[in-house]
Amino acid sequence: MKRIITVQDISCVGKCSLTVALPIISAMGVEAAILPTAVLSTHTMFSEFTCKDLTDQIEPIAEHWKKENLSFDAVYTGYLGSFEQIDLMKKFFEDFKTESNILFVDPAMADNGKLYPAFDEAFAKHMATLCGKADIIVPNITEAAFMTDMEYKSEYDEAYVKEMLIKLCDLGAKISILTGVGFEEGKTGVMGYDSTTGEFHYYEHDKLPVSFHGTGDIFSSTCVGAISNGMDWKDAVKVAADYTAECIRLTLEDPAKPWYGVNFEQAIPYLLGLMNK
Ligand code: PXL
Repeated sequence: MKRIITVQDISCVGKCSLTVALPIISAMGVEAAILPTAVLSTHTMFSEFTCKDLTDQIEPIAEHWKKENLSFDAVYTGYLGSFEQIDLMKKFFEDFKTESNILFVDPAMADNGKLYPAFDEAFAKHMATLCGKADIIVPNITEAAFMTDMEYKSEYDEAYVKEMLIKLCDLGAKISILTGVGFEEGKTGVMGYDSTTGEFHYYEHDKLPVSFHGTGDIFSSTCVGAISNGMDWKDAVKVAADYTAECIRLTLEDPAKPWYGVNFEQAIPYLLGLMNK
């Protein structure tokens, strides 16, 4: 059985970060070990939230795991709360990199042209240095624009996306995968670039007329779960994109839908169907 370590916060209510990574990775038949970076009452899109920082636990936990000779098939970082946490993750990567495992970074910090409330541009630049140490990174266009110094555009052509992907790999990542890439009305998708082969790959699907919080974390968790199951990154992005879209579709159908996240739980049977295809 494969084992992923995922490092991000616990937002107790909000359906993001660890509360989606754990169930999704587990459902995919991969062990999900966690390193919680903070405990928040909710994610930061609520007007108020409590936050207990756990930065001081990261090093002792990592030291214990080293003593136990634990290893991971993937190290997956998501939302990180500070410069210090980013620096600790760089050290964590050095400590837990093996010849065959994958360092997977979702620089969860921005969307729709704006940084999340807790962050500024300097933070985005620092996150770029962690992305530079990763094998695979999965920013959206907003996050990529902040990290590459490219202008954020809500409408663009293929040349803009390809330039962004190359600049992301120039940071140091082997494979860059951009989410939320759509070139025509009613369509969206994912474009990736493998700097080791020079190959671009685009997967397009129908765009649903809404956007919800937490979908980036659902995409990332599914993508790293599929790759850990042995899937090629191009097949993994298709599974992750299709599952994320199904989560949104089911949420739209639910009259009682919460505003803060999607009904990813109801789409787990659909995800397992995609994995068994
Ligand atoms: O990746 C989404 C996310 C995760 N964790 C926290 C957040 C958010 C989005 O706002 O606030 C704490």
